[in-house]
Amino acid sequence: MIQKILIANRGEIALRIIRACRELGIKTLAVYSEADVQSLHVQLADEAICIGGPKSSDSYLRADRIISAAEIADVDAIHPGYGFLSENAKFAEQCESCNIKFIGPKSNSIRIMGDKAVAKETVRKAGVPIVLGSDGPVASEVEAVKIARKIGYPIIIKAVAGGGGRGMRIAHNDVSFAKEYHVASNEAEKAFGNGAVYIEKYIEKPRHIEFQILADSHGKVLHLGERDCSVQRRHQKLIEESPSPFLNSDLRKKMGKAAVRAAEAAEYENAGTIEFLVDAKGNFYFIEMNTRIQVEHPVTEEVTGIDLIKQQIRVANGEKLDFDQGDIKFERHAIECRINAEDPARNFTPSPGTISLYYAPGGLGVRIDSHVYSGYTIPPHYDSMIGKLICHGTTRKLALQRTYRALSEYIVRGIKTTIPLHKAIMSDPVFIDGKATTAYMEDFLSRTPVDLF
Ligand code: MV4
Repeated sequence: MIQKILIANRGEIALRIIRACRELGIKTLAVYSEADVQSLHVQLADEAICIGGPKSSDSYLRADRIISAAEIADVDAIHPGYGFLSENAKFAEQCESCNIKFIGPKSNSIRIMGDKAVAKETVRKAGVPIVLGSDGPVASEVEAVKIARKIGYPIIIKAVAGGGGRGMRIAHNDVSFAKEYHVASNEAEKAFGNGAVYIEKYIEKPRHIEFQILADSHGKVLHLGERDCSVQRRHQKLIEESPSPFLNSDLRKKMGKAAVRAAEAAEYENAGTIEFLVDAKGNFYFIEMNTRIQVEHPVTEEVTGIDLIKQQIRVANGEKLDFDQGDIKFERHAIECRINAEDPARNFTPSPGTISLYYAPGGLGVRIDSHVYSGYTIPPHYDSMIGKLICHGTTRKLALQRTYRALSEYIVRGIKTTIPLHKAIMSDPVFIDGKATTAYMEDFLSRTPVDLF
């Protein structure tokens, strides 16, 4: 039985995990960097151990120190949250070999899905649609150009070790392709120590729709519906919602089944996400799987009423999922806005500093997942997300109205945030109409005066 969990993360997700543990009667150990001494997760955990300096590479990425802390405090399991070591197969393996449960998938599943070319091939064999492209990594520029011509431009070049939009290049003809191929490969080598790239037909203005997967260690794999994450800027998601305003029940059913097959193909266990691109005609294509709990998981929790973090812990403990696909009811609409310490009027430059006054909205259908408070100083060393506002209602219209109402109540003084930007998006006819694709933010920003934010 899991009695104590080390939380190998910081910020709002560390707090989210502590809350689930409290309700389950599980003790918590926080690890923290020197920059996070005044963080809420450190204060709210049962125990806390400082693991190093402010830089992530000196603390939250130090597997050796985290495992040492786990052994000193005698924990049974480690929850990695998202980012940092959450998708590191070697870390998952180290945990297991030290007899500490890694709250996530087996290292082999992380490895399969971590190589984006292997991931595609694995799910393709299971009958999941993928984008037309090279069979695995391309060996040379000459071979790559041949394949590109066969597929037809535009072409997207992606790093095998990439994901989340990092290391992607687009080419519209042979000339730009030759250049972008080398740029992509060199960038991938620098960023991931692996220069291998693969190519795909470039889908123009797709929707980004992902399915939440939950699987136990007894072979049961379920999906908890989708999240539409099309509203993003430079691969940073800003808004996520469920259900997607684009899907009908037929397409939703097909994609849900495909998502389950994709997870089964990797013998997946625990919580994960299958990402699809969906074109204007409703064709959908698997692009990658995220083998971790995601930032936007509360959207699914609000729609289904299922606590994903508790389920992760139960599954890691070897317990069976005690419900079936047909038991999952999708009765609400939920929208999440990521509140970042950034200045949207100044090209989203980070705005770290001290929050002089903080007042969070509340009321029916309003949830805030945040680690900040009045007087809290946002350290400059980590990502700029200071919280998430998740509003739900019985209809999309109500969820939208509630989100706008909650944003209007939100007070964050002393720093710039994305709150005014979200208010403008909630009032935008294109978003209200449910017409947003991945091209939405660029268009919205080009036709919206910055003084609105
Ligand atoms: C694509 C694509 C179009 N065609 N692949 C971005 C995140 C990563 N998970 C995969 N991504 C994409 N892959 C093909 N074959 C479009 C995206 C994409 C995107 C690309 C450029 C600029 C913004 C984007 C936003 C979302 C998705």
